[in-house]
Amino acid sequence: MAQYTSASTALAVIRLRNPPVNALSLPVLQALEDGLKRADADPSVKAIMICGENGKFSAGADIQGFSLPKTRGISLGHFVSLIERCEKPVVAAIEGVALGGGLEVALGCHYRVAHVKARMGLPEVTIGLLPGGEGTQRLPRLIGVPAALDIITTGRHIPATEALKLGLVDEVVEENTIEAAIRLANKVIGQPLEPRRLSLRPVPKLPNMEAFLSEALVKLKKQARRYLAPELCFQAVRAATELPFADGVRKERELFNVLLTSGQAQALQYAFFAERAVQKWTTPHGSSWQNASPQPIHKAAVIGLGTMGRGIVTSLVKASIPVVALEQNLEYLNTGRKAVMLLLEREAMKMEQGAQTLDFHNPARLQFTVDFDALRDVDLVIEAVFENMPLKKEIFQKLSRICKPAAFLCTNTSALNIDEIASATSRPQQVVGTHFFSPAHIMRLLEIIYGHHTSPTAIATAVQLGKVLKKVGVVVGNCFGFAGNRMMFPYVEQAVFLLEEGSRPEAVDQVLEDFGFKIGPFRMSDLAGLDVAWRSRKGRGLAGDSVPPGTPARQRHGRRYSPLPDLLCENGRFGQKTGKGWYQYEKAGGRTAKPDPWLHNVLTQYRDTHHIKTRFIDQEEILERCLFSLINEGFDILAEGIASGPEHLDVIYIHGYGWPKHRGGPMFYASTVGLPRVLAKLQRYSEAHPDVPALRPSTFLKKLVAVGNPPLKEWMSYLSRPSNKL
Ligand code: 3H9
Repeated sequence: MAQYTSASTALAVIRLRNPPVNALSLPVLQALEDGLKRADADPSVKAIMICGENGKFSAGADIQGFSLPKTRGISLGHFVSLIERCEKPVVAAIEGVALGGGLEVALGCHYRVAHVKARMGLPEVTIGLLPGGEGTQRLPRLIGVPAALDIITTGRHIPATEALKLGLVDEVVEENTIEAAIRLANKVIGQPLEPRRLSLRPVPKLPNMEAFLSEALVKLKKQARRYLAPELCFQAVRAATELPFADGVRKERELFNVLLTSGQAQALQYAFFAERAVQKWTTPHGSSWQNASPQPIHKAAVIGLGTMGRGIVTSLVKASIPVVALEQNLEYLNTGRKAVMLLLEREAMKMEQGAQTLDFHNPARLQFTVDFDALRDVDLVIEAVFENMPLKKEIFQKLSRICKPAAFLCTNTSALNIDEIASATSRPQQVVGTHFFSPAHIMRLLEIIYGHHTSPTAIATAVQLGKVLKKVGVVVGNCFGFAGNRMMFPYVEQAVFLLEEGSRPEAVDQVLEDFGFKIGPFRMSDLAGLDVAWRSRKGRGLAGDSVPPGTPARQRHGRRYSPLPDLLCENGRFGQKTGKGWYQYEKAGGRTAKPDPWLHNVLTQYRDTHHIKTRFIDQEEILERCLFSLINEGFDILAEGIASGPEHLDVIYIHGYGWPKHRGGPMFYASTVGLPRVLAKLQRYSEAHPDVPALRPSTFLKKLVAVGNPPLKEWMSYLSRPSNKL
């Protein structure tokens, strides 16, 4: 757990050992303490070096351990103080990462040497905590309040070169960090240690500390709305500016405990592990990350330079993958090219700030064409044209003829049947869905959809592509809307039904935004454009001329249907792009949504026409009907084997749909509400709306309640035989 060795008679080495990231579990810390005591007691030892096994210093406290009651009382600060109080100089040799408690241990050391590729930081805030090993008190004393506040409240990882500039480390080396640390340790033997003990230093003064802190707090509250940890991090740093070290540490501990027991910390830590869990993908047919190998992608192509295609090209260029961008004619190609270049220029500017460069003017890296022949040598194609099955099939047939046999053919469809698209090719095993989210160069989610014939290699290649693009890839099965949109349909449907029954777009949006969504369903629909879903409804015979005569206005296939969104589209109200949708905007393309009296009048008339009695709908009903119908669909998706665990759905919602991370995703949220309550509410709403299938409780949800509401981790074990629809 921490190995004690000697580099020479005078130098003791304590190596933290807890693979894979040397997390500071209790046994590691106890072994560290034992090592310090042994070195202290040995008169031949004149200095101590602390380093980590396998080229990593430490990623901090063991996050799994926070949920274990026996580790709750442990104070990392005790161990850090022991290091600092040591009468022999202690040098930290930082390789790989020194994060969270790992950096706090290094701050207890009297000197720090880092490898040039090492990253440091206090990312506790990202998992709902604050640095609880006295880091909020030592860091401001070492690098000053502004820099410490930035590092602690953002949780960002700092490269070694920046750490050196800030004074966080004493030396950065390109070669062997351990040897450099040994050299430094030998050099400082006998030098006074008092000035190196950070707890004894004053916090560097600022001429305007109070004004600086007030301004910083205002900014923080604006940026981190509804998140507890950033503000409590701030309070801990403020304590360092106001209190002696020991009192500041007491304050830090008090605030840490508030966060530790908060639901937010649990949700954010769940999200941390969920993101890692989804990387270990499996399918009901037995293929998995363990038995499939990705193929390298040296060159890719994107077909269609609409909003999605442009973002996908940008994403590939940013990842240094040469791209061929194809459009159907020169006019569309030129428009697309201009838009892509603009996006890339903006990205290049952002990257320059981080001292990186983006090469996109080289035609060997980015080529624009209308000629399908240019796709002959690409390893992977991403089709991003209109959501139109005949068009997609035509393209895939062409690709199947033109692309080399080993090339993977991906579709960016957000809902259409992957198998049907694949049926147009002679290589259905190479066809896979890669559903990006808009804007595709920014949103982190990549939904990866396998069809009936998709090979494990194709899945693994899409997953690998996601990693290279710095996205979170989630592998799911094939069904209409896949996992994310399929869950979104009932959510949006409920929002519209609530309008029919008496609510308003601004009331529904407000409730969901107060819950933590970045934007509510109506603002979201205005942003995305109402015409997209309208076209899809028309294609599916739900709206427009294809609806058989005599079909009741508010019913389709025996279920309740709302023609309200169609009505808006018939009036040319497509959302922000037309300046009008569920809201009105200052102009076409405007972004400031204002409630629209036109819509309120239409709603009143609509209710009169359809004899709907307007009623007051409270916030609880709005929230529950929207969220529980979405969650209910999630249980069906799990039962059908479309997603292999609740974590998958939660990661999809956090990274693709703006679900508030501090609530851990919809399925985690359901587990915190309690499945019996979710079920009871769905039963009640379903009784009130028997013609809405989305409110009818899922059989899987009922089963979980019947077996006693087991913890989320155990849910999947209650599916007797995961039956995939495929
Ligand atoms: C803290 O320190 C609190 C203190 O201030 C006060 C305490 C009182 N614990 O991400 P990866 C696992 S809070 C347990 O896939 P990468 C991870 O789950 C802590 N496990 O690799 C995965 O397991 P598996 C503050 C951890 O190379 C494996 O390690 N520290 C921890 O992409 C590999 O991880 C943080 O918040 C941990 N601390 O990235 C740092 N860290 O193989 C959190 C990782 O079973 N960690 N694991 O799936 C990270 O940011 C990244 O993991 C890291 C490596 C950058 C280190």
